[in-house]
Amino acid sequence: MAKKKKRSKRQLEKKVKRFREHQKGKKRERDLAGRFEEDSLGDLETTKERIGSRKSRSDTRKEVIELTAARFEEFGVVAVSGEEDVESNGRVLEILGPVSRVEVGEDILECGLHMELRAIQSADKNFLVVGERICVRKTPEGETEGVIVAVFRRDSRLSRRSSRRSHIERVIAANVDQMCVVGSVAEPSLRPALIDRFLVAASVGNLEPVIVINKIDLVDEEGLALAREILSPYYVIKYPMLFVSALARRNLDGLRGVLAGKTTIFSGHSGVGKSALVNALDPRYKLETREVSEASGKGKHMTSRAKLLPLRFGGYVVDTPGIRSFSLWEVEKQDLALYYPEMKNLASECRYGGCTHTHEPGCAVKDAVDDGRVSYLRYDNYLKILESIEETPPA
Ligand SMILES: Nc1nc2c(ncn2[C@@H]2O[C@H](COP(=O)(O)OP(=O)(O)OP(=O)(O)O)[C@@H](O)[C@H]2O)c(=O)[nH]1
Ligand SMILES: [Zn+2]
Repeated sequence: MAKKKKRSKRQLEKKVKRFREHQKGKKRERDLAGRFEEDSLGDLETTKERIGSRKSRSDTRKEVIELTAARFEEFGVVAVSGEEDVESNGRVLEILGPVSRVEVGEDILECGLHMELRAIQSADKNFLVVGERICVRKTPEGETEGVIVAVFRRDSRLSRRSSRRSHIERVIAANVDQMCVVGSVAEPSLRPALIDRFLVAASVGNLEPVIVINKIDLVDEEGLALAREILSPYYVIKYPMLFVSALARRNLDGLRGVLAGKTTIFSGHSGVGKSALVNALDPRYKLETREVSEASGKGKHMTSRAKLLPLRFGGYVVDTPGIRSFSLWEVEKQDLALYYPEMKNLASECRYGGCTHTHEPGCAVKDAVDDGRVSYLRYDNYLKILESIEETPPA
């Protein structure tokens, strides 16, 4: 290892040690900053949930979209023409078997699918998911029911594979704009390698990343300054980063500003306070929060169906309690650096094509780490994630 890289490593370790000692000095009973050294990706690897990009396509879906789009263009609705009571600003909030909970303007309606769309849905389980933009015809009986008569083309989709080796895609949500990668300064302690892992997942899924560091009420001014210093590489690469506290309600307006008008998914290690943040942002919500386990400092995972939660100040949060620990799929080892904005352009300057930026001579990324253009923290996390990516199994 080059001398400069060794120095960067020592500097990072020193910062982390200072942060840890500072936290210990505070003698918080459940302080877990000491676990920073274990900033591995360990437990995330066991999860079966995987996030995917919108690259892969479903042919059925394509046909359906074309069919829907063609009919929509012609009639404004699917299969029904000349009706005026069709609202085109619907959004699917939740799927409850054959019925969906749908937001149309100020109203929340229970909607079934139009008969023709039902036939399409039975052929394609991913046809209608949470977040879908739709047209609704209100039924004459009342203001609380309606029929989904058209589904708009998706801007994006968030999907996972049903299991580690499966190629079956399950779309979790449609039309998601950004991912709030949540970490906490303590309980559980700061784990930048996990933050990076979620940032890569966001990038793979084509979602804008926002870093949110929660629980700042658990550190004093000095502790917060040290945490900011450790995380300073994210400022350098211009990822938006907010320091907040759900419990002490600090900087929530800043976070509201980031979420307003967008559809956001919260991700991050269990127990960092994702549910608590949603509850704090919009008091109408009472998502279940869990005590962080005394022994491990980790929250326990809860599972349930995905939901889209409209926010009072505009925008939506996708609540996917069971699918918070995304693993990566569709990422080949040699492509990982493409999801690191500061490494992406350097990779083409490496001497060897397919360079993994680990041991290869003439590596432009390693040179950049040596002279400080790429932060040691980010590079170290890159190596950890690289190690965790499975080799593609032979076809
Ligand atoms: N001190 C402090 N505690 C917080 C804060 N935000 C959340 N917590 C606590 O952290 C614990 C975990 O919070 P959750 O909101 O359940 O965490 P989560 O990220 O949704 O966890 P999972 O559902 O397991 O993914 C709860 O006991 C919360 O009360 C905060 O800003 N400060
Ligand atoms: Zn290289």
